[in-house]
Amino acid sequence: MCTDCGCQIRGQRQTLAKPSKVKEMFLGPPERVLQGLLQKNDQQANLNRQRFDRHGILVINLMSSPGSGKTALLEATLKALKGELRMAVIEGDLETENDAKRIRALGVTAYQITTGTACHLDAHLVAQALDHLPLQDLDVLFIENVGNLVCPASFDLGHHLNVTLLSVTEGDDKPQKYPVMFRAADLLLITKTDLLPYLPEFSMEKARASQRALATKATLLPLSAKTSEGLSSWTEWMSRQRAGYQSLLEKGLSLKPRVAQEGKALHLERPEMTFKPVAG
Ligand SMILES: Nc1nc2c(ncn2[C@@H]2O[C@H](COP(=O)(O)OP(=O)(O)OP(=O)(O)O)[C@@H](O)[C@H]2O)c(=O)[nH]1
Ligand SMILES: [Mg+2]
Repeated sequence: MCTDCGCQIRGQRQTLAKPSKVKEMFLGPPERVLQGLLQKNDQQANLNRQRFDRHGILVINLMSSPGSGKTALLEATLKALKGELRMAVIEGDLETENDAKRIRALGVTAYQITTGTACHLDAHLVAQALDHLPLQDLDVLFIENVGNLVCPASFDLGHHLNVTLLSVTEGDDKPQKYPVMFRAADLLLITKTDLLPYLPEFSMEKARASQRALATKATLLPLSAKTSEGLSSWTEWMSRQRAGYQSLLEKGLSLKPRVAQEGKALHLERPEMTFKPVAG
């Protein structure tokens, strides 16, 4: 599906390549094939969302580069909200059950998706995972997407909200450098703030300005999973989102996530690249 970044139809994504679909997929120009796959993804995402809405489960998609602290955030959140909310986690990684094991160690249900070579989750993978979760007993489902700062933002999984993490060690200029991901965010968490004393070059104000330059209205919250600084602002944000979601459900409505349209285009055609002459 993703010709630029190396995604392939492997592992649990093989449903996309069932014999009946193979003909359909490989007939016609690649753009049409890819367009068809993206449309199929969106159809499945809507089915997933209908399923979540029937159970009243708010679904939050966590996205960031590898190692920004998604699982650590989940661990801290699950501990903080234990007994208050019924939660479960879908983990996405190329390989290993490591993250799911970390979640299960807290007594919380977690299903691990391994994508093989694909750098993002898709709606079909999430649909398969749902058969392993007690949907009737959940208030919130977290989906930890594959660590990658571009592709995950282009796929609707059937979730409701996007939360993007940026750790202070990555630098305050990343929103403008990776706009696809940061534009899709409903909330930007600046993580690992306990490390700020060792990173005088990181400026929270510059990170805010870099995010503002993208003209997004997403809230920015600083947070440390290690010290729990900022954790209550995050859980309060979640509870406001839940209240908003529930009132939409009462009106027969739902909440659709932002999906990066420009990122979708990246998956359909090779983007025009700009080359700058090198001096000297
Ligand atoms: N100092 C500090 N370290 C943190 C914090 N959050 C996470 N880490 C560390 O950062 C590393 C990566 O954290 P993870 O939670 O595994 O990151 P992740 O985003 O889930 O990584 P992937 O799933 O591989 O994409 C681990 O060594 C964590 O202990 C934090 O708030 N402060
Ligand atoms: Mg993780």
